[in-house]
Amino acid sequence: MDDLKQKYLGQIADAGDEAVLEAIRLSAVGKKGEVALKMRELGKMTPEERQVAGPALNALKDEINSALAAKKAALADTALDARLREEWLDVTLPARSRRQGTIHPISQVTEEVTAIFAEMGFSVAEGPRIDTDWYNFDALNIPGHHPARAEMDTFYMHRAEGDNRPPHVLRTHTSPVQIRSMETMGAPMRIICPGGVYRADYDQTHTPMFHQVEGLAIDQDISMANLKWVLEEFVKAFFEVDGVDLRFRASHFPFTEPSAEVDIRCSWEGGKLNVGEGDDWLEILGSGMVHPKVLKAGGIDPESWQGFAFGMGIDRIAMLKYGIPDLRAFFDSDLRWLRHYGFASLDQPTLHGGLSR
Ligand code: 2NL
Repeated sequence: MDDLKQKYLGQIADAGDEAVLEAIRLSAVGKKGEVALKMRELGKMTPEERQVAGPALNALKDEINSALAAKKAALADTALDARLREEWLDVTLPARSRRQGTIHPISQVTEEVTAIFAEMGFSVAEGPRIDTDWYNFDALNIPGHHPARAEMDTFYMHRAEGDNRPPHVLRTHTSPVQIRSMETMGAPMRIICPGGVYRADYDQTHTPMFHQVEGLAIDQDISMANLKWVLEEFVKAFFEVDGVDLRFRASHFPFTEPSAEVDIRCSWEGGKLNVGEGDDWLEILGSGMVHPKVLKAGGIDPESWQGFAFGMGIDRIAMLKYGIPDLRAFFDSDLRWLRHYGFASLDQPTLHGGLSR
């Protein structure tokens, strides 16, 4: 029994890995191992001999089993130490640039538009995306029967029966922000309002949420001439061209009088837009002189003040400037699309540093 003990404890001490250890376990204390064979011999012994040999064999089996368990734990520790030495990360290494995020074209264009109008003295105003139907419609001279107000186009917030608060809508344009700004800032004022707006519409060229920027300038001697100059400066700066022809087409909006839609001279070459040259015209925005009723709704006296206003789609001018063909891809969060059309996060657009790239 002492020989067996010496033999197996020696083998266990020398075992280099778990497979060797398992082979030792089978030949020592397995069902057909040497200790089991010895146990079978107990039957041939006298009761006196058995009383000594039985407990001794059990003790030997226990000793071998604990040596196996201890060695197994030691081997696992050694393996872990080796892995820890092999597998390590230098967390001070710089990130891989291809994995960095990019600025979405809508954010980029919003920053570009903001930089251009900031240079002309406009500040940015923001407001709630959920607003009352008074701010979204009535204050803008859009009466209850106007088609823009039809249930079809507007997302109305649910109201429980007996809830008498005024109806709220997801804003269908950023104009309610301008009404709120008139109330809080008063005249004179120059603001632009960029942001997300909502309409119940979804097809090739419409998404239920899209982005708009509206502008508003109010003073004592504002005319269409000021509007034309501001928009011309904007178009030149935004499309990064030296000159551009604008065409003002008479139009109608409930909130401006007179109203004009503005086209820019352009040409299309193999699907690419060239602004400022050619014989085509491209509609890019709507504008006009603020309707007296709208000034009044904003708490500004139309006898003393006038203003111009305009509105355009950010998503649309982003597609035009950067040659993005599909509107719906804007909102897919497709990383490959973002890496292709996105902008470097550290290049903020400025007029002196260059708007894009
Ligand atoms: C378009 C046309 C426009 C306005 C928006 C406006 C706002 C106030 C008062 C008067 Cl508070 N007008 N906004 C004016 C003319 C046109 O948007 O085609 N947008 C995409």
